[in-house]
Amino acid sequence: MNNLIHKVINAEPYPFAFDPNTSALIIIDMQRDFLEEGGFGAMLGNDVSLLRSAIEPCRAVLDAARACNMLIIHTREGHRPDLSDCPQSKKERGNLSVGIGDVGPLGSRILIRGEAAHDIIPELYPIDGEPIIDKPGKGAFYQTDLALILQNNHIKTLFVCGVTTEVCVHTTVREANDRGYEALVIADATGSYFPEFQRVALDMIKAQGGIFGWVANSDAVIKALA
Ligand code: TIU
Repeated sequence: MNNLIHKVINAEPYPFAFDPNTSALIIIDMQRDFLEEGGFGAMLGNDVSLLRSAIEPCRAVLDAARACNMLIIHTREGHRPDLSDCPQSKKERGNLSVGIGDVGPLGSRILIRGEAAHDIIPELYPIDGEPIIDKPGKGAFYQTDLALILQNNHIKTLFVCGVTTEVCVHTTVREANDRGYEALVIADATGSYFPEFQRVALDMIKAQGGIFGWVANSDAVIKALA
């Protein structure tokens, strides 16, 4: 049994206490499909360059978490090649000319597991021992084995970063909150295609005394992990 370590991060709405031995870093959907031209995010009409500011803070937190042997979990949104796990509603949403399962400008099928566009960007590529959660939905708990992995690793607190803030990060943090986890969202290591949603999504998490969790910047998290 590890000795308890008590660390505190200067976060909003109030200081966030955690033990690295019972904490995990979850990096949400830092995939080419969301961050590069020709992927799913671009197909939806978004300016994907707006997400790229999250890469360097994610990388810095990833390095710090690796250095202190914290559990690191990567997620990817996507579907089976036969789309049997993709709801019809998701396939039809947006009435796109090129949609989920079609070959996009990156030369690979949009949001399909095993395709190049579905994979994690090279800057943040997982290393051996870091679980990858392939999820069919926006939330990382929905129809995945994330809960089991967290439970088996005795995890109580989560550091969450990735994209997009108001969609997959928010959904995952809400799911985590309802399951009793304390979650801190690393503000500058998240990104949205909509600057106003980025601000409001972070405000929503920390409002009402931390209704879903805490918010802090990567430098505060890295300082606490050092
Ligand atoms: N469209 C959008 O903002 N996000 C997603 O579809 N998925 C994730 O957030 N990963």
